[in-house]
Amino acid sequence: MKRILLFILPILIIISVSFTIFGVFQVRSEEDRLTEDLKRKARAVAESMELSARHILANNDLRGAKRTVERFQKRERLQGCVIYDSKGAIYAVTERFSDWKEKDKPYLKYILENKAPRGAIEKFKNYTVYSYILPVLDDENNVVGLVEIIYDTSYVFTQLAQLWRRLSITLIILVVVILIIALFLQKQIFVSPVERLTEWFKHFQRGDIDAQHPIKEKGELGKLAREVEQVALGLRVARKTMTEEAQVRVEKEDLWTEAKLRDNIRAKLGENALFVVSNREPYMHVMDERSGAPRCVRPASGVVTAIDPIMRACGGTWIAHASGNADKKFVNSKNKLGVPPKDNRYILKRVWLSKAEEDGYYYGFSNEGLWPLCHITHTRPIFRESDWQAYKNVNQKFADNILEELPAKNAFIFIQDYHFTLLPKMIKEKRPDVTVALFWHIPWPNPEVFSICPYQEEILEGMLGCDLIGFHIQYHCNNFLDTANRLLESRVDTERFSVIRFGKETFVRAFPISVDDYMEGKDDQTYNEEMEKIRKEFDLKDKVVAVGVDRIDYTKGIVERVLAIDRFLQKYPEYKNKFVFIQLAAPSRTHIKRYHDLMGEIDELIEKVNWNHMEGDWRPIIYLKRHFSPEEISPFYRLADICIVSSLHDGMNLVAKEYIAAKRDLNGVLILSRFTGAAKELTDAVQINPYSREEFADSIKFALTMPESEKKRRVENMRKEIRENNVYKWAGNIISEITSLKKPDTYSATQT
Ligand code: ADQ
Repeated sequence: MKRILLFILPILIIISVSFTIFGVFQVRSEEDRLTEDLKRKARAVAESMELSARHILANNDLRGAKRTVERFQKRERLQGCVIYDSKGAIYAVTERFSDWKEKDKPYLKYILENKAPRGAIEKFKNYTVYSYILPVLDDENNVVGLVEIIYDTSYVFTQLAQLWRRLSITLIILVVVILIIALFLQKQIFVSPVERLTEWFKHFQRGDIDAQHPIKEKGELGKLAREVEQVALGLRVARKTMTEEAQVRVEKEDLWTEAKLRDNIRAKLGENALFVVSNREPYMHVMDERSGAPRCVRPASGVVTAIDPIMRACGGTWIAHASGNADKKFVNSKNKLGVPPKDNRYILKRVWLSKAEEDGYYYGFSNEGLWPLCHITHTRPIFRESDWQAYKNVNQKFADNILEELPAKNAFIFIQDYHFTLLPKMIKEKRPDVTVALFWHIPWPNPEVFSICPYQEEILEGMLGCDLIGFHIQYHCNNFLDTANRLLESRVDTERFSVIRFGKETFVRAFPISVDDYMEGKDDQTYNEEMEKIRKEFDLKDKVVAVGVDRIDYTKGIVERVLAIDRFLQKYPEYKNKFVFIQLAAPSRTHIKRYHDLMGEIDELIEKVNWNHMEGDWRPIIYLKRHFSPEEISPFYRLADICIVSSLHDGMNLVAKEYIAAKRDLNGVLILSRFTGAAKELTDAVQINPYSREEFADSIKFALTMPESEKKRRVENMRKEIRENNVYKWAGNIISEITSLKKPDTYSATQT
């Protein structure tokens, strides 16, 4: 519309200006014509009256004079007649011009003397009039009087105004007609073909380019579409070849690597599209407070840590909540961008949420309700009706965002976590043909615990829209199957590990998540330099170093960890001045009171413990409260003699695995809470009950005094476990499971 206006506006301006100039000339000539006409008429009338006036004046016929002038009174327009005697005094005047007597008429003298007629425009009251005065002569050519005819000129202006009105209306009609014709032409020539082409591209994007949706366009746009089709065909063929080659390579390789996952996904997914949905986005853009420039950060999140390598390996689209304050600056018109920023491997689609939506759905229902419900940490879940409504609305918003991206057939949607329990059902209602899997990254509680949730049925029903639900460990799978069995009308098949409700089957499987080959990117020399820097900065020479890396969350057992260190130093004071614990802690969900209070509690506790044990410059705990990039964290893992993971309850815990993966020199000890999912796999860790302060403190001592050979043996075993069951295998297994599920063959795009 803007473009067409830009095009026709100059034309309209030219037409309007020309029309106005033409109008001015037209009105001027009309004015001249009417005025001339008026003068001519006045002269003719005066001349026609000359004879009768002479007779009246000669006979002093006052009655005849009055009769003559009063004839003008009856006329429609304002007209009048005045008869003067030979002295220039008014003899008779038309009634409506009786005030004419008062008018000063210096020109009469001149007319009487020169016997010359006079025509002039005069002012009379509020009128403009034309007056024509004709001398009346007798046979001896003497002036016996004057006849004056007065015509009102206002009708000339009325006529001119009417003419202007007619011209304006003609101009408006002309402009409207030109506009309509221009819009019509632009629709025919430009908009409609582009709309048809866009529609075709939409189908084409979704892979829906069969005979039902042929390219209808002819001409240049048609040529363009046909070229695009050829490029896509070339890509499809290349992809197919790659898929087959990938299959061969997958079969050859034993260990899972990024390359094997990529091959596996290509072999399994083929041309089918993969979509990941999560609350947390893998890359967020935030304004750097110091420099004022936007920068890209990777949030501290286990989900992001796990899924990003998969998406890097296989491409696809990741749909997530846009939470960075500079996110808007980096998306295209469809809210998408290529990530990672400098090496685009997949598409990130950002979904915007209002503050109220974020409060209700994320902070409220997800993190004050479901999070404490699923973690046994004795923090009471809060279920507010308003949060639930926001949660439902946001799930619907994500469903809409996904549905508009889905191709015509064979799409796989991989949903992350407890933020989207309703999403699977919402998607399936509209697109029963797509395969939906959900991975639950946190623990699933037993039915008694879950049954306190007021919205339990809707949540379970929503989740059972999935074809596959994954948990980290079998124990959580069993809890879920039990919950579905007890709280919902459904049948659990214990042989197939599935839940059947209304004929729809949902498989439930354990997929223990893991890490990729952590820190493979840097060479040893770079690491040594970075570790040396840290040692200098924190005065760690000759100290044994323990490290903790967490989001600040009450489930991570940071308070219990600090209390255990306090107890350890009380019990084994010989470690004073020799032992340092470094806690890297990323603030998280700080708007929630429980988290806000926890931050204060940890600050105070660390200060107190440091105060209790400090000696000279030495403090037992170094607390680094900020977000660190993975590259910044890795030298801490490398230099730490011990890593402490003391979660009170944790779905898996990636920090434990990251530490072991980073320990290439095998010289380290992992202290690991037995309430983490990781404890089921990392059985060579020193396992603790974080609630038991005494046991915890002794475990630190045990770790510090462990013989080198024992440390090596344990770390080696755990590294083997992680190498064999890394994040690529986790993803590969899930993708294999998803793609092996039987689905209806095709989907009719008309259903969207
Ligand atoms: P989280 O509870 O977020 O994940 P976790 O598995 O511990 O927990 O992963 C945290 C990630 O954040 C790690 O990659 C770690 O390196 C990183 N991180 C921690 N502190 C950081 C800091 N200060 N700065 C930057 N990064 C930091 C949820 C579940 C877990 C499950 C994961 C994956 O709660 O049980 O293991 O998902 O499924």
